[in-house]
Amino acid sequence: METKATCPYCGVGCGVLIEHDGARITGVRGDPAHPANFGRLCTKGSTLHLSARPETRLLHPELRSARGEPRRRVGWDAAIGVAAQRFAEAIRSHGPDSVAFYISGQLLTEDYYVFNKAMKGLIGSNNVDTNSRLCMSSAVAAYKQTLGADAPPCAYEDFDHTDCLLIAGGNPAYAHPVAFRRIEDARKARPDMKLIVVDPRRTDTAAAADLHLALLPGTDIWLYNAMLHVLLREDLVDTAFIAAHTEGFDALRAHVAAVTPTVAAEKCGLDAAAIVTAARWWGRAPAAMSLWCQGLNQSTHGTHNGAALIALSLATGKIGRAGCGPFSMTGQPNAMGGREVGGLANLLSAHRELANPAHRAEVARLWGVDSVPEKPGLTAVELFRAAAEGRIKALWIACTNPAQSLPEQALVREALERCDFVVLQEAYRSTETAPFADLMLPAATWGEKEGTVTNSERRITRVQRALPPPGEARADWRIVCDFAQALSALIGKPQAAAMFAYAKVEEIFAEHVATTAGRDLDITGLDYAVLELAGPQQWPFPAGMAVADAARRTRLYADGRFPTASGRARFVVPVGETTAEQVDAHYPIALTTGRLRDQWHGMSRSGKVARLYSHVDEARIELHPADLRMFEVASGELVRVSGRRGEIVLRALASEELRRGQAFVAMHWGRNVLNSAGINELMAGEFDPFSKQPELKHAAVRIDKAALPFQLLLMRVETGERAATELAEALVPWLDRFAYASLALAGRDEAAVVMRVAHEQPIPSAWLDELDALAGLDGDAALTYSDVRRGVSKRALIEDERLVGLRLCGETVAGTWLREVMVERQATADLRPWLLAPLAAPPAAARGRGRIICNCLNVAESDIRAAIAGGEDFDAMQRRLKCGTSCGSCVPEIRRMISAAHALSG
Ligand SMILES: Nc1nc2c(c(=O)[nH]1)N[C@H]1C(S)=C(S)[C@@H](COP(=O)(O)OP(=O)(O)OC[C@H]3O[C@@H](n4cnc5c(=O)[nH]c(N)nc54)[C@H](O)[C@@H]3O)O[C@H]1N2
Ligand SMILES: Nc1nc2c(c(=O)[nH]1)N[C@H]1C(S)=C(S)[C@@H](COP(=O)(O)OP(=O)(O)OC[C@H]3O[C@@H](n4cnc5c(=O)[nH]c(N)nc54)[C@H](O)[C@@H]3O)O[C@H]1N2
Ligand code: SF4
Ligand SMILES: [Mo]
Repeated sequence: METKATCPYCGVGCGVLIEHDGARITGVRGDPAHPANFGRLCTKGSTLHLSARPETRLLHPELRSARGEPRRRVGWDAAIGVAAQRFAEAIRSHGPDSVAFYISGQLLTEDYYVFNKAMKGLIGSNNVDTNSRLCMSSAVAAYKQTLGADAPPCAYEDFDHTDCLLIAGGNPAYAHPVAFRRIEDARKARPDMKLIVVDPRRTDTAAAADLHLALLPGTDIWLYNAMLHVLLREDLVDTAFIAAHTEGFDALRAHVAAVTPTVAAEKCGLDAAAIVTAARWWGRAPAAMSLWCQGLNQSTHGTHNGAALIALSLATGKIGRAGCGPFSMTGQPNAMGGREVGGLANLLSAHRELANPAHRAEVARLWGVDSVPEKPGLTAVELFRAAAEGRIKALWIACTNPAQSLPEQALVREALERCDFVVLQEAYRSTETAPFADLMLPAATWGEKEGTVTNSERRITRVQRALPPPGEARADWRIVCDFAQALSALIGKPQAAAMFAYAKVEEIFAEHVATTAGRDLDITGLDYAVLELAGPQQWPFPAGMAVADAARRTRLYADGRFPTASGRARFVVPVGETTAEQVDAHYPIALTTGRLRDQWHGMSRSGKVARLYSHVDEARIELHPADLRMFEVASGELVRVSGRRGEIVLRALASEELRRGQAFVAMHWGRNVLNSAGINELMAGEFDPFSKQPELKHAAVRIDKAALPFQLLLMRVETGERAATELAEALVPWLDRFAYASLALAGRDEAAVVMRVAHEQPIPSAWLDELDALAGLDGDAALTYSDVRRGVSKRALIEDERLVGLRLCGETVAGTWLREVMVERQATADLRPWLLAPLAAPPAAARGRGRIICNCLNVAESDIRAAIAGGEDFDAMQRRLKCGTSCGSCVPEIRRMISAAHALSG
């Protein structure tokens, strides 16, 4: 059987067909009919079925009676009853602003709608904010300041029509792979199209560009202002468009007069000539568009980063037609839906403004309540700061993992400990936030829930449910409605229970649709039946509009009218010089953060899929090779990374992607895979004044070699009843005991757990015994070797001539190739003598394959290097090895390896 849904990962919003037998999800494939992906999926989407196993799911509500006590299983009625009672107590004693919801752009629109209604319509506070604050809020503010509404005006098909694509602060090769496939196709079809990438790092996206502007972190506004300066100087602006459809240009023109390419080049660390080239390409292209993401948004001037970029589209009149416009890519699958229902602390339903009394009155009327509160709620960072000060008494967290993803992690922990009552509504049982929850509520997730989502191009897709949720898990909207109904009676509003008495989820969608009447995102022509019959649809879609008129919705502002008071788009004079966090003599390295190709955020889902570790299998800090030499650190060694707010230990990796003085750490690694909260231990909570989005891209750090001479490596393939993910879970509490420790999965069809440890002192033998027992290496069947004098001890377990378990202590260098012996299921006959010998070098038979570049077809870095050495070009390699022929996520990297090899030899 196949069920239509969407991928729950990124904002591209690919359609998927879930293959199942009614009891289990057996596979997944891209929906050929879905206009976002036409059947394609990336590495993450195509392994979704492997993430859907029940072993690590939260299956029952759990409650603890007091802090320090373990949580115990309770029934749903008791769970909802306690939650309602605790929230009611807080509201009674401290007022409605003493409680808050912290929710997520990964909820479905219907879930989001009822959370928002419960806080603003029932409780009477605006304290509902979401992880979208960390993500898209600067883009929202930039759109509103310039175009007048939060509406990305473009569509993916604009990639096919543009002559110049400027990607600013985005790495779609990793973060939006299927959109990047489309960009690759467009360039193939139209070889003259120019691709410009603005990113301090030479990412796979940047390496594919015609022009890579590797600017210094935080200096984007200078660059876009200088580009506008060149456009003006060379008469490449559209004066007729500016006169007819915009306002405020004179002020911006005066402002950029002084921002010459030379001035900007100095500020940005770029070549002035490169800035001029970028401006000319943009200005002379018949159609030009921009695409931006977190490199711009996650900044203390994120709103004006966006505004400065949008000004390029407006000044050249390149908006409202094919191949044009400023396109903010959404990160999460339904961040757009959350914005549409107004599920943030400063918004109201259907893009209404909290600050506008008429809008508040409209929403109150629609919900049938006396009023909605006027005072803006607390935004993400403010909310956790308030909780740390004791001002939030009850906090409800759903579908997000703040103990991993928020900046100021020390303060976040304080907040979660100080708050009297923390509810966590989660699909998986052991996220980093779970230890702080007094009440955990099991949520249905991908494949088990239904509703709608909106992707980056304003396209709404109906998501269907394939299976019932496991255990007692329930749909998010249902949990919220049950809670709201229970709460109504306790806070003296029994009649309000009816506001949440939905018999089915479609009723919520219909109510949301009704709130959009006459608004910019009017979707009064949509219901589930239309979405099921006619497929996903872009907004607006007012009643009376025919599906066949879809082309009229593809892009906004074709008529040059903007949803501002005057009908004109606005130029904004951007304010912002550089990053709030600055390097100095003590913290000389400018660190940035971002995504890896194959992991998703806190890894609760992607981290359960062994093969998604084969591209990058451990947390690491990437630095320029010359900087590593200066710090006297070899690539692969451990370093202390210290910043103004904390210190963590990470493995260092030499990378030519960075300029000197810069570093990169992925945002994924948290306490489930590391003995620290990861990089957000070091990030500041400083935020943009308009969007309140924190500066998650920039920190200043210092690097010192970590002298941790005592090493341990533990590996175990799970072949029996227990899943590798369960062993990994059992090992998590061990991570904290060591100066450095990491956990990963490895393998393809069978998963292995890999734990790497480094410590200041010898690792106590009692700990080794305990770990051996946990991993099933304690029995007589295990081979042992020990050399007390050298402090070396080893255990290996071989079953049916296969290495299935290994623990090396004191001497771990052989671990790398032995791991491959294990996960590649090599026969161990020839290896026995080496397994436990005091030798590091692998026997010839066990030469490792190295990192897996193509995850779908299992093609390793070594295979590709051999092909390059054999003189094969990309096409020949694809024909023979098939690498990159399935999802294509690895294509940019393979091309980059080929051109790097040619550069070396040429
Ligand atoms: N594989 C994967 N894909 C994802 C996600 C995931 O977790 N994993 N998450 C999704 C989500 S929620 C989001 S928001 C998106 C994020 O998607 P992106 O924003 O594309 O991804 P990031 O890697 O966070 O950051 C993009 C780039 O910004 C650059 N950058 C850093 N500082 C600056 C600067 O000052 N100026 C400029 N111009 N660039 C800078 C970084 O070097 C980085 O390469 O990805 C979505 N897709
Ligand atoms: N330093 C740094 N920090 C960052 C970023 C960065 O670039 N750098 N990026 C920021 C950005 S853009 C984002 S979007 C955030 C993301 O940060 P988070 O929101 O914390 O990320 P996730 O790990 O995706 O959290 C989603 C949680 O919801 C759970 N879940 C999955 N499905 C369901 C469901 O159907 N219902 C419920 N109730 N739960 C479910 C998952 O198990 C997971 O634990 O991180 C931000 N933090
Ligand atoms: S590009 Fe990949 S992660 Fe994003 S929606 Fe499509 S399949 Fe999912
Ligand atoms: Mo995001």
